[in-house]
Amino acid sequence: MDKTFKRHLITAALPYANGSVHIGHLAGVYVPADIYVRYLRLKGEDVLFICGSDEHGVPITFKAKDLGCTPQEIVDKYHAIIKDSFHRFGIGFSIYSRTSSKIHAETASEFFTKLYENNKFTEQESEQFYDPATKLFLADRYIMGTCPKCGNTKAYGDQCEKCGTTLSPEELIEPHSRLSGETPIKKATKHWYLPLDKYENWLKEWILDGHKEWKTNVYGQCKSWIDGGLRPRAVTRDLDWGVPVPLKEEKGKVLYVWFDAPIGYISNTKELLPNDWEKWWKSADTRMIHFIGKDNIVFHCVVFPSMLKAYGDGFILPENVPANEFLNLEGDKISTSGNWAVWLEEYLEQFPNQQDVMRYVLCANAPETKDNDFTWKDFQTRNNSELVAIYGNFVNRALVLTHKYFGGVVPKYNKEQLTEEDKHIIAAIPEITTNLQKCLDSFKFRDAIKEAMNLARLGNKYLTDTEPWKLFSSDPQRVAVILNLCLQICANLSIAFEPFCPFSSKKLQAILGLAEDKKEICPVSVREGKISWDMLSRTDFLKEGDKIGTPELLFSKIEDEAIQAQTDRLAAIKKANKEKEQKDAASRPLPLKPECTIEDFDKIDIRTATVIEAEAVPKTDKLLKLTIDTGVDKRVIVSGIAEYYKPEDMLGKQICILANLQPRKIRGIESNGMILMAKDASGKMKLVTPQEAITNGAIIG
Ligand code: B3M
Ligand code: ZN
Repeated sequence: MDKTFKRHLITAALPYANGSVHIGHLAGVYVPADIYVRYLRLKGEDVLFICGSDEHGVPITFKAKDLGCTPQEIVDKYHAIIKDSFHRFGIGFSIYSRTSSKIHAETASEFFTKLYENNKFTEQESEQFYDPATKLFLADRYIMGTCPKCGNTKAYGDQCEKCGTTLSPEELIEPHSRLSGETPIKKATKHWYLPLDKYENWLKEWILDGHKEWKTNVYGQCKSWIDGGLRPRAVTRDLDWGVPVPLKEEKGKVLYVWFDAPIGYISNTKELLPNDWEKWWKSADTRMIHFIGKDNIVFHCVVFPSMLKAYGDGFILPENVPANEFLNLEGDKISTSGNWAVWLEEYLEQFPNQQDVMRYVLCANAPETKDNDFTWKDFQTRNNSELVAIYGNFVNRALVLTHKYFGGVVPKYNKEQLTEEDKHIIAAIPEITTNLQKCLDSFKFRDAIKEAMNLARLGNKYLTDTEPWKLFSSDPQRVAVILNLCLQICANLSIAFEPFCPFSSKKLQAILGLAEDKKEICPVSVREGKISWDMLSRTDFLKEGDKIGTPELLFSKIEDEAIQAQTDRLAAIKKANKEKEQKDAASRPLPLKPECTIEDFDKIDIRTATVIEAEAVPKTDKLLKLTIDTGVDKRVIVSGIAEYYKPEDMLGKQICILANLQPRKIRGIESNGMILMAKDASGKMKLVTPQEAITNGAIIG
């Protein structure tokens, strides 16, 4: 930080309230944001940590329609689940509110109105799809039809999710409204646009020249958006769920979800501090940081700042937007609809009191610079060989030995008794904590957590090297020095780890006598009390004679069975998804082949024929050897249909064959022609037979 700031306004992306939170959200946004906030609070900084549910947008209305309830019921349900699971996971928001609140509607409306009155919008009328039955304009997603590329009958007006093609509603075959099933018609409608093109030069200066320190992934995305040329963006939609457009004559229009959602940061601050919020949003000495995932970069770096700039009135802009990439799960993209995720509320139930393990793993493996993978195996290894074997083990040994040799009291020593080895340890601690702080300051949380663990490694090695348990009978004073230093390292660890693993830090601080009684895991305001970041590196803040509480294990081993249960669950989901996909594929025709001419078709000779002998080809699963009467000749065809038909099924059947196919040898048998089969997209085959018997050799065409 070159500039000095008086306060820090930290925001975390507002999760959509149409589903629960999963590890992808946590690793990308909420764990890093919480780490940073806890760090700032430990430093005694004035911090607000703002979040809440994003309760608008089209997907919420769909979910409601699918479940036969109202959008409000959907967001009420998920808002409660999300809020509660964040809290239990130790994400210490100053406020977690919601965008369906009254104060949000007022704030967002006022924001729109001011931009409207100051002519910051352009108005544009365009023809849009309209559902005559429901009398609603249809967003592209509301229109469904057959994909012209792959034949998927459930393609959306913006994209076919089967073949990935980007579509426009015009391209769909037999387009129909998802609401009524009716064919949509075109109708003129008016919308308001934020002319981002007018902000291009300003954005160039502010980001491309002024914020070269932003993470490369973030800076790069901004650059390509800006260099690609910005276009006006509609800030309103024809929809009945959202903040109504605050203009009297406009009915049935709401603010676009990405216009109102970021204003949610402001309204939630207002809700928390009705009299004081402006200090947080309109003072040049407030430092605003947005924690988000990579898919939100353009909205937080380009659109929202342009909105704030258009509003003026002293609104500050973000100092940094440390967006993360995505986390995958066991090699596959996390998918809410495919249930391919580890859900926070389920984790909290299945691994009670193990919040810190997940927090640790998600941070140690955070997708900071590229997409990353979460595996349950890695989760187990990091717990068992890092948290348990290094951090937990060191702390436990130090505490148990103190109880064993000194009755649980911090032992006394004189400076003159320090050996070179001790002095080396005392000097190594600040080296580590300085690195830790540097990493935290530059949002490199993966590196930061490694440094915290290095401190535990240092302690572990010191204990192992000095072996106090072998010295006590001959040199108790030496043991006093060693254990005093080990306890000081424990105290350091409890601070160094607090941003990452607050639950175990709290436990450790309680044992060391450093915790205030009612200390909350999720402190709301500036932190006051005994612990602070400046105490890091000190080797004298546990005082000689201080009483140490009963040792308790900070972490416990995670057994193979617990991991197996998780991987079994995922395997079952994968299997179910695959089956569903196959079923869907089977009901979907394969794409058409390129056009051919009648001359092309004339070349092939398709005839009726009857099977007169049939036997399995030895040592194969798939092949039948069929002797057939074509009317013209009798011949052998080897066909790969044994999966679907037994020899006895085939005997006497009238079939269709491609009669003029070049002969070829299959398993040493000459095959003369091909049996016509109908094959669906999943590969399943059925014989093609004439509907009524006809003479063999009849030409099909
Ligand atoms: N609701 C979250 C998402 O894209 C989106 C963030 C809004 S932040 C103002 O998943
Ligand atoms: Zn398609």
